[in-house]
Amino acid sequence: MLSTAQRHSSSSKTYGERSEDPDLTPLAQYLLRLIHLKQTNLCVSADVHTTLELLQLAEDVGDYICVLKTHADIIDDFGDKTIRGLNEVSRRKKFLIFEDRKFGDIGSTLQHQYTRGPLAIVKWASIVNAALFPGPAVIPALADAARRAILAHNTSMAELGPPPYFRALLLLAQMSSAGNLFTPEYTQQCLHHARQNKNFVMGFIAQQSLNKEADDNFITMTPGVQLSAGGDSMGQQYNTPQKVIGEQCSDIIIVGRGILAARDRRRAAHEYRKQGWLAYQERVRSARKKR
Ligand code: 5BU
Repeated sequence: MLSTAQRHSSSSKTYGERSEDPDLTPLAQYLLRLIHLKQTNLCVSADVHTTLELLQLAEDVGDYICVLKTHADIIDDFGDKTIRGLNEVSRRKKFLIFEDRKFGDIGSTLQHQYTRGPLAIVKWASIVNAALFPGPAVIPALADAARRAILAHNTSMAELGPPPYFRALLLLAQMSSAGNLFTPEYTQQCLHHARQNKNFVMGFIAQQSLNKEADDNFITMTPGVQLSAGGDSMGQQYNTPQKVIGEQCSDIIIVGRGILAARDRRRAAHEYRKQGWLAYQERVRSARKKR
């Protein structure tokens, strides 16, 4: 039997077709187009500890990815050099930067966390994520901070990284870790509030596509991916690209240690890209056959 995700029209459309939806926020349009042209639905999770390692990784895997996911707060020497380097390589190799910050505070505080301090995330990451557990005000709070940062006189275009100078949000709707407390009701609330804020929320971090209503066209990014199913000793659970993209109809696989721990990261990224892309092509093909 087909799941809700498999029955939804987005599972049978190409990334290119989905990018033409006029209701999409500009960054979502750009990302779907980028995936379509670059033929990759791979996001590498850059869980490294120095600017040098981060930039080397971006250089190594940049040709194979659509998004580079960062945890800026684990980079020991994060600073201007990191931002300038990231901007340069992401512009040259054409990928977006997603800071996996998992905002989860009252609106006023997260505006400061998004725009200030040594990380000043809004300046260099075009995608961020937030949990909805503090309530839906997190969405307009971040949207407003993004709009003000982009319009600010003292934020030069160079500082904002490569075009497009847009910002968008992923709601943290589900997690990959065992025993997590994200209930189906919480996930449904994420979907509800995403629909109310389509101009800023471009999708979800989730384990499967949540698209349900006819005009839902949210982008799903899924962490917890390796070439074989399993887990680590601290609760992480892994599914394969085939399961995540092919069966759960997610759009982007997020891979950390599957690539970081490989002897040849470039080759590993190439392999994940291939698997993710094959799973997508096969899903679209078989969904079209069934229609
Ligand atoms: P891994 O090495 O592929 O297990 O790394 C996964 C990355 O994705 C890591 O940076 C996590 O912080 C991130 N992650 C996750 O694993 N699971 C989740 O549900 C979310 C983020 Br949200």
